[in-house]
Order: sequence, then structure tokens, then C-alpha cells
Amino acid sequence: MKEYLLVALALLGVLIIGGLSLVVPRLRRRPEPPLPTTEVDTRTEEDLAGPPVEAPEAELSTGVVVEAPPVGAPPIEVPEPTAGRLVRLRSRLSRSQNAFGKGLLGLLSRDRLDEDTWEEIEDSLITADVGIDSTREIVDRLRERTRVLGTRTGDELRTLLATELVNALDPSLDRSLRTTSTDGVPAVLLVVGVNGAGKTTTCGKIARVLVADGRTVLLGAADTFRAAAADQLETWGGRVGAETVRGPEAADPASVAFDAVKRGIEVGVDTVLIDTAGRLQNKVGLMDELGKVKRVVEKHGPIDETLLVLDATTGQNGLEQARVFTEAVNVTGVVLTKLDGTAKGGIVIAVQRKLGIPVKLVGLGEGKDDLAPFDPAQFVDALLGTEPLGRDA
Ligand SMILES: Nc1nc2c(ncn2[C@@H]2O[C@H](COP(=O)(O)OP(=O)(O)O)[C@@H](O)[C@H]2O)c(=O)[nH]1
Ligand SMILES: [Mg+2]
Repeated sequence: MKEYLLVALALLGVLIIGGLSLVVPRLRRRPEPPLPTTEVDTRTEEDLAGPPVEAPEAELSTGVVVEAPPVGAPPIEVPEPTAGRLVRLRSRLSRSQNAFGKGLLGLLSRDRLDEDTWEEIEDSLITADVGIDSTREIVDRLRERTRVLGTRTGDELRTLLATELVNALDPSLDRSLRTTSTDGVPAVLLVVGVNGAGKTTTCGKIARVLVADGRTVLLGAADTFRAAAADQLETWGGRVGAETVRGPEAADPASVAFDAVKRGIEVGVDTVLIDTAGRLQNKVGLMDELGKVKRVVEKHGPIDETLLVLDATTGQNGLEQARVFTEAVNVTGVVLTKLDGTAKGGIVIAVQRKLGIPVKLVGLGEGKDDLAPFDPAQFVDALLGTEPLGRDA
């Protein structure tokens, strides 16, 4: 009997301990995921606690309302690091550039590179939106080098072509974004471009990149033309815990931009990103508006970076529009969006050469982290579609 009791007790003990060991880790594990959120949230609550003290802000300024991320908003996200993004750039581009790459490499591996073949090579570059001038230059150099080196094999020609394409993108250009604050004053980044080019989306994506790198960011919604534009920007900011400064609908964009930088200085963020409107019905009006935004913001100090956002799918037409912006503000970098949606990736070459401004970032999709730093060599490899070529042939 005693033995039975002991065995039963032992069994019970084992069951209880076993049960606990199953439950306890789960209990322990469960609170873990929200941890990073709580940490970041605490910071936001401090931010939230800030504005009530400074409530007179609204009276001081031009009626611009400062809005912190709403209480009870979805948990703040930790964006994907930028490191792996070039790999994605490759695959996204290669998908659409494959035909172009195949065609070009096919031409180059012909037995005889006669006049017709060179013309076809030229045509395929022009078709890819490389632009007539750049194409001529690239093909002339390629012909010259082929002649001098006596290069024959398709592989060698491919390397030569890649070299010329990279060269046309001037790999020596500085493509870094100036987003670091100096002497406690935030870096100011102005984002310009026509309607629908992807400005607001790009502002949001850049904010995520900066947050992922441990920076603090404030967004300024200087597209006051539609309230939806400010909402859109605020949504992007809210996801990563960045405050958005916005004004009432139809407020003066320059004053919103001014207040955003002012607020950024007060709060002590690293970077202030200013989203603008891009109506182009009236060139003079747009230039006046942007010129004013620039002047007014510069009362706080110089603008560190002015990014021109261009839609890659608009091809050569987009280039003409781009000029208006380069005349209105001092554009320091180009963001080429929607490269995932065009088979004409050569536009990167045309844009950079025509405008003489480095392409610093490329948009590769509508996803939150579909923005990558631009790298000429990686881009050319993707453009020629060398890797996927063998796979789906
Ligand atoms: N496929 C694709 N869509 C993009 C990209 N960048 C922006 N978009 C889309 O383009 C549309 C317009 O973007 P938005 O940022 O509102 O343009 P804005 O008027 O210049 O502010 C939106 O539907 C975006 O999701 C990109 O790199 N790839
Ligand atoms: Mg917008």
C-alpha cells in the first residue's frame, strides 16, 4: 500500500512539474514580443507628455497643429535594416530587366560585330531609356575598346559593356544622404517632385531607414493641398514613432515647413523630413511656392539635402518636368521610384547624366521598406540580368 502511495505521489509530482515546465516557459515567453514596443512606447509617452506643456504653441505659430502619434496607435514597428536591401534591388530589377539583358548579351555574343549589330545594340539601349546622347557615348566607347583590345568572346564583351554602363553612372559620386545633425541642430531634408511621383511614400521610407539606424526623425507635412497627404505622411511616421507637424488644409506650405523645423530643433531630433506638394499646372506658381519653402526654412539654417523624387515609369517625359525643380531649388540628390514597374531601367543613366545630379536612392515597390541605396555596379549587374539569365533560360 505504502509503495503504491509513494508511486502515486511520485507520479503526481512528475505530472505537476512536467505541467509547470510546459506552462512556465510559455508564460515567460508570452510577454517577450511586446518588450521592444514597450521600450519605444515609453519614449513616445514622454513625447506625448511634452506637447501639453507647450500648448501655447498653437498661438505662437501660424495655426499649425503639432500632432504626436495618437494614443492607442498600433505598436511601433522596428524597420528592416538597410543592409540586405541591395540584394532585393537585384531581384526586383532583374525580373523586369531580363529581356533587355538577354537581348543585349545575345547581340554581343554574335560571331561578327558588324555595323548592323552595333546599331541594334544602340537601339536596345535607347529602348531601355538610356537616352540618345548617353547611348551614343557608351556605344562609341565600347566600339573603340573592342577595336583596341581585339575582344571577341561574349564574356569579355559583357564585361566591357558593364564597365561602360557603370562608368556612365559615375561611381565616384557621393551618394550619401546628409541626415546628421550639426551642433544640436537637426539636418533638414526637403523632398520635391511632381504629384504621384512617390514623395510622401519616399519620406515615409526614409524615415524608416533613419529610425532603423537609430536616428530620431520628425516629419513636416508641407503638402497642405490635400488633407489626405498629411494623413498619409502621419501614418508613415506613426508606425515608427515619428512625430508629424501639419497645418490646417490649405495652410501656407512654407509656414508648415518652418514650424516643422522649429519643432525639430525644440525636440532635438536628428533629422527633419519635409514633404511638399507637386502640382505642376503652373510652373511659375510651383517655383514660387518651393522657392518660398526653401527661403523660409533656411531662416533656421541651411537645408542639408534636397531630394527630387522621379517616377521611373514616366521615362524621358519625367526628365523635362525634373528641370523645373532643379531650377526652383538646389537639388542635391535624385530618388528614382517605381523601378520595379518598368523594363526601362536605363532611365537611371539618362536622369543622372541629363540632370548632373547623383541618383541616391531607388524605389523598388510599394512596401514599407522597398527603398534602397543606389549602387552603380549592383544596378548594372541587375540591369543586364546576368544571374537570373541562366536560371530561367
Ligand atoms: N511600385 C511602386 N510604387 C511606388 C513606389 N513609390 C511610390 N509608389 C506608389 O506611388 C503612388 C504615389 O505615391 P505618393 O508617395 O503618394 O506620391 P506623391 O504624390 O509624390 O506624394 C502610391 O500608390 C505609392 O505606393 C515604388 O518604388 N514602386
Ligand atoms: Mg504626397
